[in-house]
Amino acid sequence: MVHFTAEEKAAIASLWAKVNVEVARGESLGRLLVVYPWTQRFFDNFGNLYSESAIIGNPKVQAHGEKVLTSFGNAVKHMEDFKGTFAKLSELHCDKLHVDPENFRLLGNVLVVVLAHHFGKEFTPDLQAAYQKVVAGAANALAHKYH
Ligand code: HEG
Repeated sequence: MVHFTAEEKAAIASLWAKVNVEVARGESLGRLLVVYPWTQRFFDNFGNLYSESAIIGNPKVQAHGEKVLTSFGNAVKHMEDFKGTFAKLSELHCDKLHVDPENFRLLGNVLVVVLAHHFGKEFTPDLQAAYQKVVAGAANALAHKYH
């Protein structure tokens, strides 16, 4: 289980409260699709993914990115129970969506990059360390029900 100090929990929550989901929703999933283009195969019904600007501006990428970010934000509120929070989603991604769990780690690191990009100096090494634990915990939990 991932352990967070009270200071880490407070710092993680206070940064997350400032995340602009409108901006981050296209950018997090969008960067995943740009940087790791093979992840596009899970979204073959999303239409135009032919260039960086098409991907980031694609309304389906934005809508799905918002779902993912909202769900991730829910995990930020339940940091002591990632596995419980993501149990159902883990089953869905394994049994129905067949998403290789390696992709959860890729998305987690993309999310850290998006936070660094938006918050700049405010995203200190300590905050990064705390967020790396969050994304690792979330990725492990999403992979937990795989069989
Ligand atoms: Mg997943 C659906 C959350 C990573 C591919 N993802 C969903 C849904 C949620 C979610 C909440 C909607 C579930 C529903 O309709 O009931 N995803 C989620 C989180 C994370 C993640 C929290 C990681 C932090 N997903 C992820 C990755 C991929 C992926 C890395 C593929 C590279 N997700 C995926 C697909 C769907 C969902 C293909 C179905 C999309 C659709 O509805 O067409």
